[in-house]
Amino acid sequence: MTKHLITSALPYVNGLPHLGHLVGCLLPSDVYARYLRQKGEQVLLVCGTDDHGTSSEVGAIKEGINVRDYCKKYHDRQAALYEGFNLSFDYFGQTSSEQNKEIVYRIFHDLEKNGLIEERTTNQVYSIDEDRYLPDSYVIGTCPHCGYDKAKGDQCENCTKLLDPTDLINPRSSISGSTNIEIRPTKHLFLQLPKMQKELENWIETKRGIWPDIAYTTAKKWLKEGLKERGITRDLKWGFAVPRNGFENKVFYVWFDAPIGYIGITKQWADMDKDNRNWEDWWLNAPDVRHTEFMGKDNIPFHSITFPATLRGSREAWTEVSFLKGFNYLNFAGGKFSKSAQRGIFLDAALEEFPADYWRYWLMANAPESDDSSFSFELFASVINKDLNDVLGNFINRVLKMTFNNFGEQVPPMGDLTEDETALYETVDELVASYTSYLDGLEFRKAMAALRELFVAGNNYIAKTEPWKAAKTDKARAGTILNTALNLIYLYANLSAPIMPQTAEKMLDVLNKPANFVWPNEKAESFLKTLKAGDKINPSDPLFSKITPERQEELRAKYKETE
Ligand code: B3M
Ligand code: ZN
Repeated sequence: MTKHLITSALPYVNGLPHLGHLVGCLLPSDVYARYLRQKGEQVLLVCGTDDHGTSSEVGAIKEGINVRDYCKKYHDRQAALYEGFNLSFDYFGQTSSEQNKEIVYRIFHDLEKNGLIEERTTNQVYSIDEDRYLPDSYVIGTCPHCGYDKAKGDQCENCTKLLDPTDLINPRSSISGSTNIEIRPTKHLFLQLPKMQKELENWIETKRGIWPDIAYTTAKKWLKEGLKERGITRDLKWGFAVPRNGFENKVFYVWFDAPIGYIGITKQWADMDKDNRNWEDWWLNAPDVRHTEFMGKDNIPFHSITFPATLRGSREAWTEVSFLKGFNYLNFAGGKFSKSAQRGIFLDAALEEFPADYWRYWLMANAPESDDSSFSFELFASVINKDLNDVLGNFINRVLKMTFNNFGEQVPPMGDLTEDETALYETVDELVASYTSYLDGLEFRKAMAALRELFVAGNNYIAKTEPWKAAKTDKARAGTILNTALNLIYLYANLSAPIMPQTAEKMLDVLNKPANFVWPNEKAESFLKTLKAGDKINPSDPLFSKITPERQEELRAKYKETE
């Protein structure tokens, strides 16, 4: 049987994650994993922090702590946030772990052995007072094109022109401000991607029409431009030391060890329970594993070209990506989320304002799949108020209330069926089938539209059958309708569980069922008879509440939506 390995791109440890990160990889990986687990599939969902790189080193210096402690601190902070969003990672690890180091070395030595690593001398900016090399983006100065005085050595943020640090006027270190800098030659190791061009072309061709357009075309574009050798080492202290003579003060480049981190994190997970878990079952000679990767579009080249080349170049049978789900960007009210300007909603604030499920529902319904999409409080409130309050919430409240008033706290008996039920079964069967197939195909917006239509179908059913009238004239008929409607709530709980796990649990709670989700494999005609006459049901407060225009106004100002 196929085993599902699911990975979300690994967020930088020192970043402040916002809604864009959540919808661009973390959340959809969780939704997909929950869906498959619920269908009884074997799933392993791994994620973790991407610890290496200059920004961690600089962040630790600023806080005056050891960089390892710094990474642990922010790793734990992110892990807590993701728990707050109920992301069901089997393990949330770190790329700086010993386990990852072991695998990075193993792959590196294989690449060396296979003639895919070469030394080159390059020129790099050196900061004499700080006694360190500076990555291009940490050299700032005046842009020669537009005169912007905080242009970075790799690109001017103001006019977007690509730069070389030597182009800058008045160059200085962005870490210390020192202008005492010079260009020094330094040796680095390069992965020989051109030697693998043909092989990768053939492989990517097998993904045509299978991977989402954005993933396939991005990979194709890189291949078309011709692959270039890529530096995999850096002059830094923080990172995995390069095991080669003459490279004592260098470490591997963060993008070399980060994707290998998926394997390293799986090993961290396996090491927690050595008797029962084996990382190799997922990663080496494992043709039964289907690996689905989730990421934002900027990460696609690394996952469709560099990482596959790294794994293939080792000439060991590592698990490759089977399906690459790439996302566009989520903008904040048409602009960018900005940490420095405190513009946009970061995940800690999001959880303080609304329950996780509100965010999960909105984000999945508006996932930036075919294009960038935009968050605004108005859009957010309109979806929460309409889909969750007016449609789903209202249905549940009305059905429960009518049941309690007419039949007490139990499921009423099911009598003869009419064409209203037959029509409902037909609609439900159609919609469940399309919801399921969209989830299988990882087409989340379409899946969410099908789920919404299922909620609407419930409302339409009671609008048509009018159980409030039947309760006065034909109690048996009212019982049949409410029995069916309660079973619909049971169906909604199960279908909503991957998207809104907490709400789904509450729904099962109302129906006095344990939180044990199933996927409806049977036809509606039999699934909608799961709850039986006499089964207990429990009173509950409304599951959702509306976001008022006043509240929206407050939030807009608080999160600088209008600026
Ligand atoms: N940390 C970039 C990012 O967070 C990078 C992803 C690594 S995935 C192996 O967008
Ligand atoms: Zn410029």
